[in-house]
Amino acid sequence: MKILQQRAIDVLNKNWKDTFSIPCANLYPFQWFWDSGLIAIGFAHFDMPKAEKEIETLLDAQWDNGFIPHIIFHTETDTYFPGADFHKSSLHPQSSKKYKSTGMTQPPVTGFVLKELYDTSDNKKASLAFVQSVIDKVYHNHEYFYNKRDPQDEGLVYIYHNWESGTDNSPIWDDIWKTMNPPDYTFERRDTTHVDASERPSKREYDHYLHIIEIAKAHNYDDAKIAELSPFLVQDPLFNAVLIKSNKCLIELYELLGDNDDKIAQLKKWQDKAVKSFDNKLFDKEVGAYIHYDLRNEKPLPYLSSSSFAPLFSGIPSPERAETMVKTMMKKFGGDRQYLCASFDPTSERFNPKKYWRGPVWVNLNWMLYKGLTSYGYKDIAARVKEDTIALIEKNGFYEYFDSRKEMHTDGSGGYGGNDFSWSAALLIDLLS
Ligand code: 9YW
Repeated sequence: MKILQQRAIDVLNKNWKDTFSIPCANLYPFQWFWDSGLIAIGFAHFDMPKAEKEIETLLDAQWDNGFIPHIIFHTETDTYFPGADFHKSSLHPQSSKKYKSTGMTQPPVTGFVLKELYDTSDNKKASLAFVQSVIDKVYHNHEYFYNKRDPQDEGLVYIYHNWESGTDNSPIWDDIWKTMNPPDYTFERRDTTHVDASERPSKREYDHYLHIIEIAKAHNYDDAKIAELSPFLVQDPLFNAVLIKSNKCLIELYELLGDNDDKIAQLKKWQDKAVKSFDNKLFDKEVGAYIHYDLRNEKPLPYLSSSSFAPLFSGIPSPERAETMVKTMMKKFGGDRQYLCASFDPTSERFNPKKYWRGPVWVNLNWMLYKGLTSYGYKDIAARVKEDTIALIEKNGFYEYFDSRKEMHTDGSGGYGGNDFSWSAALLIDLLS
């Protein structure tokens, strides 16, 4: 285990670029929002200054309206598509003047990441001083979500692009693509020069991705216009569960800091409403877990994915619901020949164990599930998630994602996408600590 841990440390140090980390050399050469947060959790175990710097740099790119972008383009490079020139964040009047970025966001992990950093630190006083220096920016980010991303005032926020979900080409979006007919754009992809095309989204999927951004750009990334016009408008259980977990951690941190009663009261208000709506609207009894909701077309998207179980991480389900979810997970995802936890329902015809978010196992989701299952008392299943995660990395390396089928891991070729991938390394360090 020591050797594996040291290799993980080497990956993180290699991907560190002075003030932030890249998720993966060549494939992803900039700073990504949720990657950054998860990477900081790994650094916290052996290099707290880097963990804190990672978060500081991320928050330095925050817009004046509280928004935090999903990619921050620190350098000029044409090895990634679509880059800064395509996204044109300067269209938004409140965008950062210092950094170019995208005009979309990602699961808001920062609140719970600050708490992880504080819990890991062996110098609580210094850690609290760091928290004090950045926490209001994270609060401002949550304000942005509840004020701008919840048009029906439900306590649930929408995402307007599949890239905001973090689970880019999930089969869940297939239903939405059917409602759209984007132009057949001409562009040069870069991802498929780094990674086998069979492990990445299709050209037609990219047409849909670009089209949504074109619509947002035509309205200068205005939130109200996006809510009115975007063909993709979804309440995502992973995204909202992450926000709820971060609310909870912000409350705990503000309580530790003291003198922040107004913010604590506001966070509790958001939280109460969010948890109730989440539980009422996104739990599907027939599916036996939480699902996505298509807000544009006003209909549930009744599919099981690893996002369906993320609410365990945030303490959202009652013990009875948690029991139902665990039964669903074990029945559909937990067969003897499967590693936990596939990113999409292995019994569905849309399942593809090689293709990105259409089936492979991802370390970040496993990390959340491990924490969630542990907190609900499912020690054995949590242990299996942890052991499976370690086994996948040991057998293949620090890949971006892994084949969920056990028989694919006999010769070390069951890891897909980018190698030496930062959050796989960071979260392994945390799991082994
Ligand atoms: C892309 C960086 C990002 C992650 C996303 C993942 C992938 C980028 O990589 O998207 O170009 O497709 O889906 O969750 O943040 O690691």
